[in-house]
Amino acid sequence: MNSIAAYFDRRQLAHAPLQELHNGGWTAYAEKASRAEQIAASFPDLRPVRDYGLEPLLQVHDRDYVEFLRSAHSDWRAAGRSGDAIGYTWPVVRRRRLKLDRIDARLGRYSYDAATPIAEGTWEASYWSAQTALTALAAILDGEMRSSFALCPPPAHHSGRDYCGGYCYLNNTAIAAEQARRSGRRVAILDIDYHHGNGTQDIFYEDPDVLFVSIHADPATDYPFFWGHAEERGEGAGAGKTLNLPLPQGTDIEAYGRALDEALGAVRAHKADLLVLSYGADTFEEDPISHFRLRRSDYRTIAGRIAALDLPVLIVMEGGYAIDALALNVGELLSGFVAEPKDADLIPQ
Ligand code: Q9C
Ligand code: ZN
Repeated sequence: MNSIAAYFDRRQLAHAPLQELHNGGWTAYAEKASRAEQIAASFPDLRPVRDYGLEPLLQVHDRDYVEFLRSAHSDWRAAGRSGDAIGYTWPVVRRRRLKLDRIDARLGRYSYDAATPIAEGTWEASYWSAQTALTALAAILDGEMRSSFALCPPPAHHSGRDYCGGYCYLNNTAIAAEQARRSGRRVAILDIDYHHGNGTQDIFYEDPDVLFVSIHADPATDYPFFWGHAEERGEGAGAGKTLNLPLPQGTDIEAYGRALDEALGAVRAHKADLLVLSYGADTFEEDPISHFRLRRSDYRTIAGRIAALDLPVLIVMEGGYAIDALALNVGELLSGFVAEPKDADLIPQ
């Protein structure tokens, strides 16, 4: 049983696309609602989520993208289609500026892959997933908890300011990180999902205040291919504030641990006072779409090393598709973090 404060809203389950385009054919959508059901069922008490409205979402995402997400499925239906909305034409670079009404054009304009269909409940679920991250953050900012866990399907880290992709629609992680920064915190984001967090990276790429560090499968062999290479280090004022640590398929805890030490060194050097941990359990050896070799017990090791930073940690759930193992893997990770209320720190030794 998990004891760290965990946040979740059942409206997040409204997102249930049927299929995605994968290796040249349609397959069952991997980011199933049963993922969240399984994890949620493993918590004795999930805490309720507050509604912070659209404003914190619009600090990260463009308004026209948010409006697109809200209306895409009904526009799809209005165009006479059934099932989930999905694009098939993607603009390259300069063509993205064109403002077009046709739903197929807008699906291409605001996405970069065919893994991210928009179903009837996608907006509702994504909205509440973002509110879940914000509520879990507030527990830390208000001093109620030292660390907290946001159970956030749909996930976040492939979504950028104006695009969805990789099962992600709103960037919960970035929304919480931005809110924390606006509350005066010095924020580092550590992304340990199997896939590179391209959306989060893009959002903070020129930002000197928010450090983004990611350990992930080498994009030369793995999705999302076009981001996450070691030479991407931030730009402009943000130069040096992005660190990518790509690892080969087959990586086990030994090589992973070395990358983790380097990542934690960067977090320390940034002098962060809050860590946002973008956690994917798809680094697990049995994950059906990924190729690292981490074992369940490795998540406790990883958490222990992160906890040794002695920072408040907002853990935001990203991927993880070995559904039957998911709750145990999440529990193993959370077991490494402090569960007590923050006031316990004030008790004299
Ligand atoms: N052949 C997250 O883990 N499809 N997204 C990969 C591999 C997209 C994963 C297909 C994977 C997105 C949050
Ligand atoms: Zn992933």
